[in-house]
Amino acid sequence: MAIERTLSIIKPDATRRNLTGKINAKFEEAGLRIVAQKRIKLSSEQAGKFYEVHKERPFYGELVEFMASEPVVVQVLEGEGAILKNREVMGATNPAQAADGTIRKEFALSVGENSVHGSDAPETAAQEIAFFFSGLEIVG
Ligand code: IDP
Repeated sequence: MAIERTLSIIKPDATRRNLTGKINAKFEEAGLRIVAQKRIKLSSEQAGKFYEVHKERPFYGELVEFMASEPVVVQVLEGEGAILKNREVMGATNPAQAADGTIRKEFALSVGENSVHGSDAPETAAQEIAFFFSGLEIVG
């Protein structure tokens, strides 16, 4: 399988509870390498733009407000099949449906406050990485 890069976000519910290290350990144990990482505070405008694809969904306003509520850690993960592998490590969107051992099963609070974001396909991964990082900031 090809080496891929994917965008990950450690969401406000997790940064608030000091879970960044525990979540990063899950990525690294799964063979994902953190090749870029920064802690930032999104404005509502930035969060709204990042999640524009969900604009018509009923939870959009709540999601944008949550993502702009406290700092997040944005990161680029690299590895074999990294996009799918990260989705597996994250677990299902709703923590009640997430498999044992996944980040969302262990740490998520609810379907909205679910601790992590991960790109879902190669095209979105490329767009989402470019949203937050310049090429110079990614060191493989
Ligand atoms: P994903 O993050 O697992 O890819 P998506 O369906 O793309 O899930 O939804 C994006 C994000 O929107 C979720 O991670 C979650 O934070 C939020 N979200 C999804 N469904 C709901 C909901 O029913 N209520 C509140 N927030 C939701």
